[in-house]
Amino acid sequence: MKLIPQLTSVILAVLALTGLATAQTASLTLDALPNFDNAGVPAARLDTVTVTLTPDSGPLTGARGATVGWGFSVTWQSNAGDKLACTGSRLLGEASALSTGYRDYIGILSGKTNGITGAGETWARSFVLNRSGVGALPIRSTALPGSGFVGKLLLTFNVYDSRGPDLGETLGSFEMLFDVTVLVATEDPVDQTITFASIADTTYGSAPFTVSPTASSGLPVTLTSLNPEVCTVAGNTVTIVGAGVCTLLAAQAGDTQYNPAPLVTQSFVVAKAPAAVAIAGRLTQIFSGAPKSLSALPQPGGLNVKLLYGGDTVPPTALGNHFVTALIDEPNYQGSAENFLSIVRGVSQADWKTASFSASEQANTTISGPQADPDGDGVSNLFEYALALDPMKASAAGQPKVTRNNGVLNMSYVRRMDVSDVNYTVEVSSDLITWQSGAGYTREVSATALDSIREQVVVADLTPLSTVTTRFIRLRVEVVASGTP
Ligand SMILES: [Ca+2]
Repeated sequence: MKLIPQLTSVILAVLALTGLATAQTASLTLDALPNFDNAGVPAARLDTVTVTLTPDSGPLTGARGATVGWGFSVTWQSNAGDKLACTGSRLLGEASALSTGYRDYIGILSGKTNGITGAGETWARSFVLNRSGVGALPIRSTALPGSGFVGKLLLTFNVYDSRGPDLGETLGSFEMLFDVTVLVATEDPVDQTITFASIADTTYGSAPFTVSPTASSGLPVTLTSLNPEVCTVAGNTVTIVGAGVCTLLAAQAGDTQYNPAPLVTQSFVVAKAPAAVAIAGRLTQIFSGAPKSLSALPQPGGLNVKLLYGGDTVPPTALGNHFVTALIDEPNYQGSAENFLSIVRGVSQADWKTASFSASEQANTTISGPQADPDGDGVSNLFEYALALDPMKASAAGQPKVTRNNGVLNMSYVRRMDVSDVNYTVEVSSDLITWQSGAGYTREVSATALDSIREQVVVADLTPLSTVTTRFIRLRVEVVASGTP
């Protein structure tokens, strides 16, 4: 015969009457039970149960991210030799940002084999609230220190006959309810550290990239560039703005829970970007006693280039081969080129005279003099020399030509590259009286090499023919004293 329904209802009634269910230590006297007529057990009973929570007073405190729970001990005294087991626990409360879901924690404090077996025996067993038997009550790491919640801890017990939980008959069950409070401990700030991985060296012109320093606290890390002329940083994005060394400072200022993190830096090198440079100009030049120089063409254009002649910025004058280095001279670009500038002895008018005339002709100024015209082509020996013509052979080819081009007069003539004692000047005039030359009057349009010693030069008049009634252009050559090597 089973009396479970009656027992259950009566025990619940007792609970309601005694009002002990909300104490941290609850005692319950299971008396005045109805006929407990089971296996000869007398009807009169005086069973008591006392449950003590641990902690038994005050709130349960725990650090953020910690796991907390309650333990309890049970004292059971049964006149009838009945046995007791706790069959469940539930933590009841409203959902909260404090924990990751305490609303319905169920832990089976299985008591079947741990049932109290005799009158007056004390059964003490601590347990931690589990949720479905998996883990205890976890406090959120984001819960604010000092916050907390109030809930109810509901314990369920079963009473078995003297054969105990394993074999005995369930005589009834009852519940005990406790007020419980969880508080998040107010902790002193703890230390934190920053992890900041090394950064690979890079090159000016490379694309922005991101870095990802982290703090052990999980709080955001701020980045600052200590070399804003080399790199800037916005959030976690690093932008290269110049060559040099970039040092990034990572900081985390801390909060109520964490101390400021020790500062961490990472540095990397930003190399100059490669740039091309070509040495331009005439690599072989005629000695004249004046410095001879070259130029440089950088790519990208507009970059500054330093030209060194044998390591010196001063262009050389002396005969010989001069080692030339062109160096990109920029903060963010690098590049160089090398070559030789040869300064060679040029042909002189005297050399030309010796080569062009016989000994007797050289002695006769009517043949070899500068104004003589022995081949009768209307070109004086001076011009024959300046234009690299044969003074003893009449030739129309190779003489200067005047053309009209783009509305102005052009003078095209042959200029020797192997002499340094001839000055070539193109002059313009509107009246054959006043001749003008140089910048503002004429412009050299082109100079195209014909061979190793001659170039075809075109010079344009700057005065449009439409603005004048008459216009003249002429080539003037003069032999000057050249330097002595
Ligand atoms: Ca002639």
